[in-house]
Amino acid sequence: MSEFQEVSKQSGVHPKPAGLVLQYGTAGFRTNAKLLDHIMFRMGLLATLRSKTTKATIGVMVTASHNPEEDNGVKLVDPMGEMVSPTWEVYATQLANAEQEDLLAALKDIIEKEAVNMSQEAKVFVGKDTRGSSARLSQAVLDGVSALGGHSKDYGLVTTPQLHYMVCCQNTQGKYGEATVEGYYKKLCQAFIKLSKNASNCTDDQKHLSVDGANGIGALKVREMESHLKKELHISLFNDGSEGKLNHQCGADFVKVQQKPPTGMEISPGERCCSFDGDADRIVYYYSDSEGTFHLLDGDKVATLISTFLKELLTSAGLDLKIAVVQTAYANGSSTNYLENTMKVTVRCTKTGVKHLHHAAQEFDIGVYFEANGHGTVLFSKAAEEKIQQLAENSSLIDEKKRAALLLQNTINVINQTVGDAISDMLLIEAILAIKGMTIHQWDAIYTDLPNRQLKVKVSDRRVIDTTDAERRAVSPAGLQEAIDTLVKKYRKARSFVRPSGTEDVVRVYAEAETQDSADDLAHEVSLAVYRLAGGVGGEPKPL
Ligand code: G16
Repeated sequence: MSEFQEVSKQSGVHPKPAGLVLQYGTAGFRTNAKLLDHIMFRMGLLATLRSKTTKATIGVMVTASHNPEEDNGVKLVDPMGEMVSPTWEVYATQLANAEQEDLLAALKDIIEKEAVNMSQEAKVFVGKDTRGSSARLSQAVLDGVSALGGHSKDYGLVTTPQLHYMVCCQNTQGKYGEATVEGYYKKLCQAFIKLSKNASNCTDDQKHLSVDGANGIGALKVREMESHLKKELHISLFNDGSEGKLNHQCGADFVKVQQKPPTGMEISPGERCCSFDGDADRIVYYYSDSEGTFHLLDGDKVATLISTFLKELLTSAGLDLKIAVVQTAYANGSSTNYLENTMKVTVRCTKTGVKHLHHAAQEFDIGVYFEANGHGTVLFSKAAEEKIQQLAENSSLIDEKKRAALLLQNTINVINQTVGDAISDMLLIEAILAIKGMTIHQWDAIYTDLPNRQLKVKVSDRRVIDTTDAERRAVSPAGLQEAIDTLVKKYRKARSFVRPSGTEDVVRVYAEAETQDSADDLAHEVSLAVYRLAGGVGGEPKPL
């Protein structure tokens, strides 16, 4: 039977509901799990074609990350562990939306456009999160791969960043690391332990961290990793999936958007805590002060901590490397101000979505990228890595330079450069705090966030909203940006923008201002403007 006959036959087992149209969003396809079987099969096909054209292993991760348990989704991973290229996102949408009888034609169209050599071997790595629907959906991906004669390796339950890591290890023939979950723990934990040895007088209290696993895959993986940490970090794990529902009242997205601690976690004053999201590619930190006030340290604070640490090390090592921080419109105005005016680092703003930030960060020797929601990592150019390595291996160096170079080298090894990774980011942050002898309160005090609020508005079709200037201004529907401009002028130090979500069926509203009341009022007023001008449904938003 030819491969196309096999695709035809197998696609009958994974039929597309007629008329269903789904878009490749911020991080792949994402919707209710019941609607995704055909998408998964077809992404198995697409990943196989991508593997044939790149002559490399491709990754497919079945997850809906921060979305509720009943949703699911798929993220495609390119050879170096990065998100799939924009051209292939277009193919993904075409293939996903081809009606059943048009599937072969859509497939052949891609083969022709990309001149795919169908006799080339293909290899696809597949991973999944802990959702109830993930096992069935990842089987559909595997069916897609085998229908086109590709080879697959099923990693089973892994975090999204772990799958990205495996793909990169495989395609660099092990130079980036060993393509096993065990190899991942070994590389990251060994680097973490070496970094931690540079912390003087670290008490047991300072080595303790409370982790909210969002009742997801991150919790399982933290447990698996613990023995590799050799007691250099003591983790108390909450929301480990044994009782609660995935992402429900917990996890990084809940903590960031609600600005409150997750349920199911006991927090003592001053204690360091962090939350992962549902596939462990985001992390936010927080603590409660002695008055019981909650303090959030989001992706902006993480980016500031990491870039300060790196900048200090570069100075000590005498290395002239250009460091930049990449943010999105959600970055708190205070963070951008601090980075540009106090730290004097270059700051770039891109559209939401790791793929955009990752790309921008690649333009620098060292690119630190973080979304405010805690999604991010650090990229080192090849040249920067080589300079650091040469210095670390130079035996004639004086102590301070040598120490800085070795710290930089171990920092590179603790980081998962393929994509934002909650586990890797956690280890890096813990090491930095220990080395600097810094409490979470001192970290928080580096700058003070402007009060802010994020809201969601339901509209009948969120595509009516179009944006420009890295999503900071709306170009449609008519009158919306003018309305936002007028509202913003009413408040001091205010800023607001709206954008259609690429992962949920909502429009997101962000507002910040001098006081929390002003930020709340502005967010509400902007939500009303969206509701009235962009076809709101389900009743006007109520004041907070
Ligand atoms: C995904 C993307 C992130 C993005 C988030 C929200 O995160 O990877 O870059 O910030 O969705 O996107 P949107 O506002 O378009 O819904 P995750 O962790 O859910 O995969």
